Amino acid sequence: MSTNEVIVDGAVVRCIGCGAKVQTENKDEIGYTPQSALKNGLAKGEVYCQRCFRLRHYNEIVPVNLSDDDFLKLLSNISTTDALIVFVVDIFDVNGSMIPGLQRFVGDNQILLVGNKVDVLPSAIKQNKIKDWLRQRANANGIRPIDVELVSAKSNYGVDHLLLKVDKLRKGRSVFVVGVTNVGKSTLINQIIRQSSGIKDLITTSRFPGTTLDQIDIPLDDGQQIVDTPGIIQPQQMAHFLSGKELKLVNPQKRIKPRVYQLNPEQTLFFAGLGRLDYRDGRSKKGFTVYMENNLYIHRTKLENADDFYERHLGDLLTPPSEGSKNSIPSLVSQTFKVEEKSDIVIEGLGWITVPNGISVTAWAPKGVAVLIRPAMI
Ligand SMILES: Nc1nc2c(ncn2[C@@H]2O[C@H](COP(=O)(O)OP(=O)(O)OP(=O)(O)O)[C@@H](O)[C@H]2O)c(=O)[nH]1
Ligand SMILES: [Mg+2]
Repeated sequence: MSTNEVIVDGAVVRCIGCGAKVQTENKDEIGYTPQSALKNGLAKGEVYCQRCFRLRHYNEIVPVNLSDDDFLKLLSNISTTDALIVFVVDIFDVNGSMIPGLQRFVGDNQILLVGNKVDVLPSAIKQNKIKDWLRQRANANGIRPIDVELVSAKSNYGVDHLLLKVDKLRKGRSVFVVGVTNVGKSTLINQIIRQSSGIKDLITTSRFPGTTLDQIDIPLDDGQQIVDTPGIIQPQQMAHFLSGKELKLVNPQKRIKPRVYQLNPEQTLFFAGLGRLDYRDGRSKKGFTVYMENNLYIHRTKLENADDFYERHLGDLLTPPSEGSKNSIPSLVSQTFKVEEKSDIVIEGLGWITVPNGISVTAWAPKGVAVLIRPAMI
């Protein structure tokens, strides 16, 4: 830890955007803030470090190194504090959102599970089905939430309802908001701050994983706090393989519109260069419905040509990944599913494909990214 922290009135000064301890000496370390910016910030009562400044004004990320030790320290702090844990997951990347040791880390504290980003869900989807799916995935990871809520931190949908629930469950205790990086924890807390104080976008948020660097304490009316925390890095998140520009092409930006493909057996769909689905055993033409970012490029080809096509066109037609980043994406690995009821094949972080019953499909995703099957949501 740096020794050159800034102390004002006996307290260490932290960047309000990312939680890092502010320092003015080392440009390459977290919390760096030029003297002049520090002075202005202190006068206003809101100091932003240089990295946050760049993220907020230019959408430019400065990579930093955070060690697992820092996260572990923070987590162990949570286990010894009597608090309500709000565990935020991205409903588009549920598997990538899971923290298998969470229940152990939080000790006896209760966990409220919050599925974020419902604004992009297709309108036909039943929210209860999503909640059941979230609860089931949490249970599979040893996490036993006391309740499940769905929100959109971006559009504010469900946030009021969530706040009522949080107030009821916290029983005068503090609230820790935890989750893997990029699920929208800071965006959610910004909504909460906006509702109570009118201040907009206080905490830095960005489409890059690893935005929040240390815990950020926001006071609640009763003297307790709501605490934003840095996201834990889940190496299985698709987001870690992609650049900022690519993330924008993959993360749904608007409500998802289903795209239907009538496929003959032995046909393949490519989802840009990041996923693939082969229609294997089946007798006739069938409808396959794709739920992914509306502008993500989907290419149909014959199964027999698919390998060759991928090899030739990865990085140009099949993009993202771009020509420059295609080598940093793990190669696609396959998994075959015998479909006995109408099902969704979920490629975590990318979306899902609803497939008909009575067939087999082979789904492909970059090695490490989970592919799962579930009963169709729609
Ligand atoms: N569509 C949609 N996007 C969201 C929502 N909430 C957050 N996002 C986006 O998700 C990305 C990550 O948001 P952050 O709030 O920075 O995520 P975080 O969990 O704080 O991330 P770390 O600080 O890295 O742990 C940003 O691009 C947000 O705009 C939401 O409700 N809907
Ligand atoms: Mg954050």
